[in-house]
Amino acid sequence: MTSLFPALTNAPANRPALRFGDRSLTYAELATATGLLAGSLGDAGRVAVWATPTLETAVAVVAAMRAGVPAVPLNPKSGEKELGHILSDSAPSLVLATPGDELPAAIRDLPRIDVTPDTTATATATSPAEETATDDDPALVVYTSGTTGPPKGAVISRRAIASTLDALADAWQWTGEDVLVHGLPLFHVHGLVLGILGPLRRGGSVRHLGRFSTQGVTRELSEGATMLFGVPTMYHRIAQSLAEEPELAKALGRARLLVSGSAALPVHDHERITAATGRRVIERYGMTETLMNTSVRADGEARAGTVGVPLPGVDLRLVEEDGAPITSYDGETVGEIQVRGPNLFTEYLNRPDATAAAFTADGWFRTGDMAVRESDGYVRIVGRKATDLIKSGGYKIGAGEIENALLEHPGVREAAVTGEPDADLGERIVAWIVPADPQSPPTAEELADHVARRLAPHKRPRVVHHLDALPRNDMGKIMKRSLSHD
Ligand code: MCA
Ligand code: AMP
Repeated sequence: MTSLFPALTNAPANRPALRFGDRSLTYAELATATGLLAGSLGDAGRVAVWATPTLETAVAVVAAMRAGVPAVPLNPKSGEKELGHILSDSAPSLVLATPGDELPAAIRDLPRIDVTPDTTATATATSPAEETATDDDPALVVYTSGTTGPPKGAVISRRAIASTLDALADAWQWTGEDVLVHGLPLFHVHGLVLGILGPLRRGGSVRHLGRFSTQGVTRELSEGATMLFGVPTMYHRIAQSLAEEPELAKALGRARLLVSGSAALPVHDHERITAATGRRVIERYGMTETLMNTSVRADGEARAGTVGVPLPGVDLRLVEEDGAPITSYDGETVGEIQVRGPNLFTEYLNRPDATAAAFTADGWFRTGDMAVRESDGYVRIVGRKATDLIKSGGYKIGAGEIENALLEHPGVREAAVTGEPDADLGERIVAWIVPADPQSPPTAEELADHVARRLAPHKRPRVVHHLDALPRNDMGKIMKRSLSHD
């Protein structure tokens, strides 16, 4: 297929491509650095990338793509159990990391290549592997939580990445003139595919904040950035800060496009931002498995509370419980969103059972998201099919995975995990536990640390309730709906 990043050869050599803090690379420098690294990857099979929010991670992923080698981005805060699972499931042949980063024991046995973006040497700007790679070839394996069990690796093809980014370019009038600012992590689709690969495919530039802050957003939007990507928690924090940070409102007012995704942005936050800045945040809707499905278009009406219309090339339908498609656009009839298109993932790695279960017999992907369609086709998401999936800070977190981790704590006899509304995080994780010894139950902090160490800090429970017994039905199944939050 043609290059995923034509700008590596076509863009003016001195055009900025990536900036992380005070370090940056032009397109010519990025072409050299990734060309050299790609050359050293050869036919490495799959490579893990220790995905810190750094220039090195961006270089590593682009180099892997140029080498035609699938990259597995790893959350650098992954705990031992999560990391162990991802490594044994994806079996990378080596790990790409930033020099000086200390890697945990689980990954130390893998051969390591330190990414030292070398921009001085002469390297071929095109990579032979990239020219022979096909659209179907896997580019990324991104791990994503399900309701139960450990995370599954979604295999994402080169075609899916190219098509989703090109569809977004159409919807957002996204060009090489755009300068994106974001502070998202680089081990998920939002921050990596949209936030790094997106600008590079357009020949534009990205400035990564290292970590999100309203001050960073103000600075970059005041200094020429044109677009902002964030999860609702970030826009909520922006909305909270507008009153004390007048420069923030001015900076947002200058942006061409403010985009939110990964979870629903509450209408209240939309309204506060619009009132202070005169700008409307637009939402797009996607999933690790599908990349992007819908968006409010830059040339369309920005309607708070909706995720806009299907992107070019994406087929979207709503279906009833029995699988019957809903044909009316009445803004009322709720159905599950199912999608088809070139943006879809290929499979869950090593999980043909889960892959088969994710699709209908006629090839539609079941998203598990429930929605209505308004008379003009706008999609409004109203909820999720599975109550055991929690969206916190824009991260998808399976209740089952946390329950299993809690049960591994010696102080826990029984555990159930739910999500409850949280103004900042959207939902917060709540653990309901029956202590092994009611006289000395484990503290909330101890359990949060335990989950953070085993899985990842964002999966830690924020609230812990102690119970004498979990409510169960006659079949012994935990009745989560009767776990009350008061
Ligand atoms: C706190 N910390 C701990 C513990 N408690 N570490 C270990 N053990 C503990 N017990 C640390 C955390 O690691 C973190 O460290 C710091 O304390 C603050 O933690 P927390 O309050 O949880 O985080 P936050 O700073 O408030 O994070 C909010 C956030 C974050 C920045 C909005 O949730 C975030 O980046 N979300 C983005 C999620 C995302 O990209 N989702 C995309 C997937 P430190 O300060 O060092 O970090 S969805 C997707 O890709 C689809 C396709 C889509 O539609 O987009
Ligand atoms: P993930 O599996 O982490 O990629 O998260 C995908 C899920 O995030 C989707 O299935 C939706 O439930 C949710 N999501 C993403 N974008 C939006 C949005 N704009 N509004 C509501 N939910 C969203």
